[in-house]
Amino acid sequence: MKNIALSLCCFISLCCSVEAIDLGGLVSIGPISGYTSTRSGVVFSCSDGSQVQVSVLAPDLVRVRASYRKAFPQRDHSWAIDKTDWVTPDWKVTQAADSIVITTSELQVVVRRSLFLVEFRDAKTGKSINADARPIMFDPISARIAAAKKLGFEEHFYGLGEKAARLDKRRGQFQMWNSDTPAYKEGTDPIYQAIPFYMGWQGGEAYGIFFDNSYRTYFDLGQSSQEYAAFAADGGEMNYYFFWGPSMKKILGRYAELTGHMPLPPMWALGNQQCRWSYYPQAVAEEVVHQYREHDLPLDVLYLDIHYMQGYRLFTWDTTRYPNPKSFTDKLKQQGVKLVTIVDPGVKYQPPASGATEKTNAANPELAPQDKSYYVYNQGAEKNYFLKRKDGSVYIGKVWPGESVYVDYTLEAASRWWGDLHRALIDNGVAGIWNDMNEPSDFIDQTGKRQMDVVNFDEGEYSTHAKNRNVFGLLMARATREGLERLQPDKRPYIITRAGYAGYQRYTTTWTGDNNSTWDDMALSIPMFQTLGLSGVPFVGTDVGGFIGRADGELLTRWYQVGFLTPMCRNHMQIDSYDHEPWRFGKYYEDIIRKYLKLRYRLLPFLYTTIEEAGRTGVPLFRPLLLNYQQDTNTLNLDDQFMVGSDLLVAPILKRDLTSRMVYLPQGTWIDYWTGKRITGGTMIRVEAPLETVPMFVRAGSIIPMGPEMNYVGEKRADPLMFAIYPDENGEAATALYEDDGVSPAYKQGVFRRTRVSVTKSGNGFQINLSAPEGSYNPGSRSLVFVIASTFKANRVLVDGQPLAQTASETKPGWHNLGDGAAVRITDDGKAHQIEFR
Ligand code: MIG
Repeated sequence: MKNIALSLCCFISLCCSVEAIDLGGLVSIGPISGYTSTRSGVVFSCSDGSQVQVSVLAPDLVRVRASYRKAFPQRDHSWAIDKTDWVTPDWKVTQAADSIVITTSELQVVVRRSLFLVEFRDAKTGKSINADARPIMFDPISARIAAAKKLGFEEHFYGLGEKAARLDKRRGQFQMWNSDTPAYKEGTDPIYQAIPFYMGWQGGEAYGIFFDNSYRTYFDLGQSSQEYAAFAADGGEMNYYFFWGPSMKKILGRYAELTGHMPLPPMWALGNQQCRWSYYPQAVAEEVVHQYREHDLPLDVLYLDIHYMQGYRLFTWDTTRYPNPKSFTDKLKQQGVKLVTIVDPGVKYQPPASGATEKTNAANPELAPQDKSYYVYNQGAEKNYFLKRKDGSVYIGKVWPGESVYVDYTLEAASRWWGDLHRALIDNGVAGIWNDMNEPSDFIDQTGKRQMDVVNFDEGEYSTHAKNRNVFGLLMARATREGLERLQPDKRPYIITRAGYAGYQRYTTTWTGDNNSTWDDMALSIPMFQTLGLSGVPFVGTDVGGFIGRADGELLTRWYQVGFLTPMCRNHMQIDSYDHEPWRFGKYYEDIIRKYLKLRYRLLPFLYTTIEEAGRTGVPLFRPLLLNYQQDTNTLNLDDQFMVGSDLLVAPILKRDLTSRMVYLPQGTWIDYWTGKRITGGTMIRVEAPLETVPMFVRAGSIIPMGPEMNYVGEKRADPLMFAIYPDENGEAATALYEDDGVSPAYKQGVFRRTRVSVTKSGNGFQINLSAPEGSYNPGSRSLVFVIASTFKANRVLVDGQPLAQTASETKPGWHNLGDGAAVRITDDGKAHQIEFR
């Protein structure tokens, strides 16, 4: 394994070249010489022959596009964009002596004639939101383009996707150039993904800018200058979308509308996941699952890393290690465990050996030996699906199979072929696909320089790597998703990807690549998740325990205290790292980890409701406090705590040996999840946190839906379904539980159930209003339990005006008082009910 450690070292030294945006050599576009109005906006002509188009997509969304010293090209296309058929809202254009003004009901775009400067203002107040510091700039020689915006003295920045950086990006400088960067740490930039979208915050109000350009892009958010924030690209068009909030949640909704909503993954993806590089042979993989069950630790997903294949040949099985993959996945299924396999983009370059004939086992080539003739290579070569250089030679990189070729996913037929190849896995019972190495990584050169003359079909544009590198991962995930949807139309695909571009959330989920088994990296995962969430990507996770290096019991335990509330909770480790499955450091740590994994499963109704909200609204599950408390300046760079949805606040311990920490609680009342103690927010408090405790607070006014403990998703129905009610100061609380079958796409046709529960004060007691559920999903007969968490004691309970019996047993319909609060249990008949605690 020496060579792997060595190659890791070289990768690391390659990846930290942050480059300032030098505006010095750039030329501004000329002043306005004329303009024409179109149905959806205004096209400006400039004195130097440049054109700028300002289009109105929605009252709060405007697109600015510029073409330098020439007219716009015919083709207007981006792989990031999901929605192009916007219904233009009412807008008007007016002229003043020095400017032309485009006005919608929310936004005013003031375009100065000379210099050509764009300013965005709030249409209602006239207040400036964001303004050009200089006209749009170009470098006529290098084709670089740039924009510079005035930097507010108290302006803060959020977003930019997967960045190894803190939450607030003010004064930071970043690049987008998808790169394989194992052992990255805070400051390493760029890393695997490119999401050129950020939000600016000033005085509680936010706007967004999506610079939709897939070339290498640069963001300088006030590092080079105290006066401007700039963004630039090495080629392509100046093309950005401006979003006006002022609410970040509203911006995220629009961003999701523009670049695509995350479809719901199967519910089991929220279960606990275990991975390592690599579990083989089959007996070892089975033993891992066996140990999980022996140790009474929940598990939903097991991963196979690159060793399940024949010599790393994609879409094959090494039958010496996995003699019968179908019977293997069947065995796992019986234990409630699904298998996810890795699929890299590098196809082994293997022209058939002389005299070799294609193996006869044509229906299942994945199980036949492929060492003489490899069906995937043969088919791709024959159909001309592999990427070529400008000179027509096939681009050959080097990855795990040795010399490898890559698919041009911009070719529809190639993309479809790739998707269909997944039959080799799906037919053998594989439940999900893990896309790795899709920056794309090449061991010979991780910078992409060796690939610059690689050409993509790109809808007939025949563009090069400079334009396509950043979208490679997105296109691979798209091919994968569409393939899985064709192969299993009745199942929701589960895909995770390492690389991606803006919009990939509509195809896949993600994890943050090769982190380290260090306290620093665990702490860094929090702003990374928060930032991905603020960039349109809700389903995120990191390798729990760390991928590279050596964890210990304390680190692993604390890591699970973050991971148990992360959308993807997956323990993973490198080939030559030390074992760190949950039981590996002994019973003391294992018992604590079990407590958190079990709590995760109990919280599944809440987590699922919150992830559905993320898909529907674009507002992520894993949030910085800022997203929920946008006016609260104490949250501007608070990234060692997080919220799950709007209701749970978590402040994990992120340093060794600590058993207490300071926690910031925003305005309002908070309930310590463990003790039930009520605390008034708007302040910092010190909280005790011995190893078995992660500081966790429930927002007063919330209702947390919970189910039973489980070994895996679907083992038990949510029966009883419990609503833990935490009334606020006025005795009020509310939630809207979301449920569906958890596996099929039927929810898109309305086969879901949304149950609204609201609580109000009534006399000395409480009244619970359970709405008639919305949607056609029927969860079957079950009980509902409502628990009021307060010091209140009930004297009697009425359901729909009829007195309910008091019971000693919690398993029968009725009510009883608790040490703190009271509980009632009723049968869920799918109808509205009113419950009064008196
Ligand atoms: O060059 O497949 O990020 O999760 O275990 C390393 C082996 C390739 C990188 C992934 C990691 C995976 C590993 N892969």
